[in-house]
Amino acid sequence: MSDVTSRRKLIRAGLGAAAGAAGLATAGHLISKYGMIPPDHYGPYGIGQTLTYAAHRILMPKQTLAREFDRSQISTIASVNGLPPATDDYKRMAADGFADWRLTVDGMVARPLTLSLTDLKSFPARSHITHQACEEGWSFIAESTGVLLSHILNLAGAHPRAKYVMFFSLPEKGSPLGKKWGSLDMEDAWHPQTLLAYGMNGQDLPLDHGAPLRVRVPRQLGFKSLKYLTRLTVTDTVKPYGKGWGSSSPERGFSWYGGI
Ligand SMILES: Nc1nc2c(c(=O)[nH]1)N[C@H]1C(S)=C(S)[C@@H](COP(=O)(O)O)O[C@H]1N2
Ligand SMILES: [Mo]
Repeated sequence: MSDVTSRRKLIRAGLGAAAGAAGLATAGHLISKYGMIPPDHYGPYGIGQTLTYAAHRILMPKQTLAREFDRSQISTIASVNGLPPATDDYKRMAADGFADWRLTVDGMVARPLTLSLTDLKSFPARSHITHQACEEGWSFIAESTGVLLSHILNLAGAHPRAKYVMFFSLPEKGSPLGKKWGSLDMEDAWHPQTLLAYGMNGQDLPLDHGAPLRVRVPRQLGFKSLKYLTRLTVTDTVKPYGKGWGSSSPERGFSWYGGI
């Protein structure tokens, strides 16, 4: 059965029936059959999260693009949520332009990588001017520049059976979990707008906005665009990490999926 046919079938059979309690069970069965369960479905908002995620994955064509804006529409003020790690290590790295910083790429890959900022900047660059919205109610438009995550996945040789890319931030002092982490499913990981960004509005990525490297996923809310990256792990399960809900966000009361 083609992907589109199976999606249509699922919409007809599943979401149409999702109104009643028996319908929910049917939808649950179909959603699980087609692998549309988000990792935090065991969490406090499990059913709601599952229906939102499945509806997005079923109803939206795979590679819908987030809207891109004109240079003239770039916001003059870009808010910040989450200050840089207040550690001596981070301050030292920032002081010499992150020359010692490395990005580790490991997990289900044929070729594990250790990349410097110079390596990343030597790969084909892509920029987009997109809207970044925080769940707290503010948003701005900014240009992000970096390398497509898909380029790195190709370079490392991501395994075809991988299901998620995990992202790990540099350790933060004072954060209850020590550091933040998150994940994207492969649909968003391979998406043509998902960037590993080292630049913003034509400059190096400012410290507050995630230097030296952050993810930018314009199809999801801001909390999915993890800053201060240090490691990516390609995996077929998010279970070993934290409570197994796919990121530190559900453990702090957010959802795993932040599609908009
Ligand atoms: N490591 C890390 N990444 C993070 C955060 C954070 O606190 N730490 N905050 C998230 C949230 S909630 C949002 S809205 C965006 C904010 O990005 P900005 O500070 O560049 O606006 O980054 C996300 N990535
Ligand atoms: Mo946010």
